Amino acid sequence: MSAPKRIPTLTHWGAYQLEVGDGRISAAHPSPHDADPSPIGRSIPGAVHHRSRVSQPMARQGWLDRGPENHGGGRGSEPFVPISWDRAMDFVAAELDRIKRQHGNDAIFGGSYGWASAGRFHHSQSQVHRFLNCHGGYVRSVDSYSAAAANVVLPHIVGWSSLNFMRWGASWEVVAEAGELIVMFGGAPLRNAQVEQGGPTRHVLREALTSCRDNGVEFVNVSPLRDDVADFLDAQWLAPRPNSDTALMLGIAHWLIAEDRHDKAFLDNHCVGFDRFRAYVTGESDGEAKTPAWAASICGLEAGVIVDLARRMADKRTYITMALALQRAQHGEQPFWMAVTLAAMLGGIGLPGGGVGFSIGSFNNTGRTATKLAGPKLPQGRNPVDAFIPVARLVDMLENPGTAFDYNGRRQTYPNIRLIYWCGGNPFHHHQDLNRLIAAWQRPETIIVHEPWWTAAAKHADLVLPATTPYERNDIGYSFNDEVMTAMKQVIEPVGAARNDYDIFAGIAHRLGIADAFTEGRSVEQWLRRLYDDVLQSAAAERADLPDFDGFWAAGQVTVPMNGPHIPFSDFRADQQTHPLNTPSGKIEIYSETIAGFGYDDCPPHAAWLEPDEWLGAPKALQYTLHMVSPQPTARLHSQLDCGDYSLENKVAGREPVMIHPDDAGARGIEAGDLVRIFNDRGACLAGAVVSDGVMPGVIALATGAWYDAAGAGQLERHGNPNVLTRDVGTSRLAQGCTAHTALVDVARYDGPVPPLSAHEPPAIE
Ligand SMILES: Nc1nc2c(c(=O)[nH]1)N[C@H]1C(S)=C(S)[C@@H](COP(=O)(O)OP(=O)(O)OC[C@H]3O[C@@H](n4cnc5c(=O)[nH]c(N)nc54)[C@H](O)[C@@H]3O)O[C@H]1N2
Ligand SMILES: Nc1nc2c(c(=O)[nH]1)N[C@H]1C(S)=C(S)[C@@H](COP(=O)(O)OP(=O)(O)OC[C@H]3O[C@@H](n4cnc5c(=O)[nH]c(N)nc54)[C@H](O)[C@@H]3O)O[C@H]1N2
Ligand SMILES: [Mo]
Repeated sequence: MSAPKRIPTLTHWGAYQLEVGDGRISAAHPSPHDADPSPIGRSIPGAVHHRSRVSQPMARQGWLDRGPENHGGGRGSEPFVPISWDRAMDFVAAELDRIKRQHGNDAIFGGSYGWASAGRFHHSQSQVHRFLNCHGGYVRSVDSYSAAAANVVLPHIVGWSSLNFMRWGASWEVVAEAGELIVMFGGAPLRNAQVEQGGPTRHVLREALTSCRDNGVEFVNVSPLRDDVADFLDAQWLAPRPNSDTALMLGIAHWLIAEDRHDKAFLDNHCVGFDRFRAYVTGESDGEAKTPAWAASICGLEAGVIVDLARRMADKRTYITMALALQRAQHGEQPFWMAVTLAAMLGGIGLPGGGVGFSIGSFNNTGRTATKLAGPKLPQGRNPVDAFIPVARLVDMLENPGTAFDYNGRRQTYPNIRLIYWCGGNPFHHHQDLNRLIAAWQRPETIIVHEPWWTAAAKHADLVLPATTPYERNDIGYSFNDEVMTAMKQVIEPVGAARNDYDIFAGIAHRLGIADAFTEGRSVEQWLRRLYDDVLQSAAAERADLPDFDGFWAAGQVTVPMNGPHIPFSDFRADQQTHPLNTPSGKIEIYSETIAGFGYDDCPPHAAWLEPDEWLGAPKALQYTLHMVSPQPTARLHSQLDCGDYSLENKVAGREPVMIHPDDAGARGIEAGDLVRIFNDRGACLAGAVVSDGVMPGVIALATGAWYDAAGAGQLERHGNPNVLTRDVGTSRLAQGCTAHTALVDVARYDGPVPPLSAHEPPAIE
């Protein structure tokens, strides 16, 4: 037996040293440089060597026997047939060629949304998009499941995308120094700050919040879940009904106007359209004053509590933060617009410790300083296909080819998709109303998936090509708010017959005669050197001295230069003539003429309360009396490593835990640890009950990420995947974002025969 050795690596949830012996990963030790590491790493060894790894290329039987044009609806139910790599790549090349010749490149959907793994060269999105561009292009998707509504509405209001807020949000040291009160909508859960896209080498949120508290900053947690703000911060917990935050903020705005506590100079000099918004708040324009009492009747908090919060916000330097979750809801544009409006009324935008921040606590990086370098990035080439969809409109596209849809002032048409190519994402994790997805998913002629594991997406494909995990290849790890760039060295040989996405695409490109364009003649190592050269060039422009590639690789990491602490919009505040915002007026648009011009009834030209179809105040709540929120999981990144030890340890009764209030549990005869059935008109799933007063009455929380596990469309989902219950309807015609957090359900104790789980088993293989 060889002695175990430890090799550093980077994941989206942190840096680890992997212990390797006899060709297997035996343990993942947190990096000694991370004071607050994530336990998610504990799932790596078990998952990497799990029986649910795809052992070799596979084809669905019905597709293989009858051919793509006559494949007959067996996705997800028919067995798979093992095939050789050569045959698999021949099939993929032939299909891409056939579809292109017969139907054109706009019949190929390559949106392929998903987080895949850390590591910038083997970044699945970059690989598949570059490859499909070399083949003449593909239908793409725009925005993200994370932040679609924010991404579309914020540029109209402040000229920043949600990514700008993530990268350039107020630095924690500034907030700790100057802040007095932080009002956190959706909290800032330590759970979510385990994660940072690209990979954090240090977890900072706990320390940052602690230093705020030690400096006397007070916290308010506005959320259905108490633990969305850590208990050591002694936050005041306010739990408005889910999706009613805009009404709550309007009540605060009304009080500020009535008491003359709004910052008129800031509103006059730095904003446009406050008059029209004020007319709405006072009721001058629609006959309904948005008083604290009005807000109370909607959000369920007492009017006195709302007034008290308004007064504290007016008295203290206040930082309003908002989790991305609030815009992952019907009319999700509104709370974000309203948060900016309220921050403008308080006058703290551009001041240290004031203003507004988005995705604080949604990730580890928001509030860290930004790197000065352009990170390593695989060049994407050009996509000549114009057609695109807003990312969460996948099923609408599959169901309605040729039909028109609205998006951010444009009117586009859904293309007719015949081939889907997915690499590095799991639509059976991320998409809403999965029963609808499963039906629409039968329509295309061919579905190709690259996956390391037999996820539901792989099980519902025609051709499954086994991909390596990051521990089976060399890469460069980098995140734009982290000072360390990491040499991610291969730890073990590829598991089974797995290949790198790059090598798979190179093999297919060779068959299509586009190998030179795709590979440029480079091996993986030559690409890593090429990407590192770009970093060196960017470093030279910053006069930073970085080692050459060999020095970087030998050292295992390099420290990159960082910007100093930032205060968003301080330049604009100091001199808005010289530093205008990137909006039509150059100012904060409390009222947007551009959005007014779109004429959308579901996204009016200033922040407004629009009732969602499903919330605790809706008529439907008489039938389905509980609001389900589906937050990010504590024990995973999305659906990743669900079959790993840490994720499995967190299950209850073998299923995903669902948090329910003691009153709601008691009324249904549910006790802690019981198996329960959660249901509505769209579907039903099993989950394990966690009875806790940490969730407000009337709300249940079922995290995302349990691998979908049902006998077929419309059948009971056995594992606790919330997306059999969520709605697949866009936020509004403006952003068309995902609305997972708008869902009414009911829950019952499950006393039927307990169905076995098959989520983590491979499918039938002939
Ligand atoms: N109900 C509900 N649904 C939600 C949300 C919610 O709040 N509620 N949140 C949404 C959000 S914010 C997001 S970002 C999405 C996340 O949705 P996804 O990003 O699609 O979820 P992941 O589980 O990260 O899927 C990544 C997949 O890539 C695979 N993979 C990893 N490395 C590689 C690789 O190197 N190559 C290949 N080919 N594959 C690889 C993994 O095994 C995994 O199956 O979910 C969305 N869905
Ligand atoms: N551990 C872990 N961390 C992650 C991820 C993961 O999968 N696992 N995913 C990462 C990704 S891709 C993203 S985009 C971010 C997402 O970051 P967020 O969107 O901020 O995360 P969520 O957990 O969906 O929501 C945060 C909280 O918002 C609350 N909430 C929901 N609806 C409402 C509402 O209407 N009003 C109010 N006031 N509160 C509400 C819920 O109680 C929930 O706990 O998380 C990232 N961090
Ligand atoms: Mo996300």
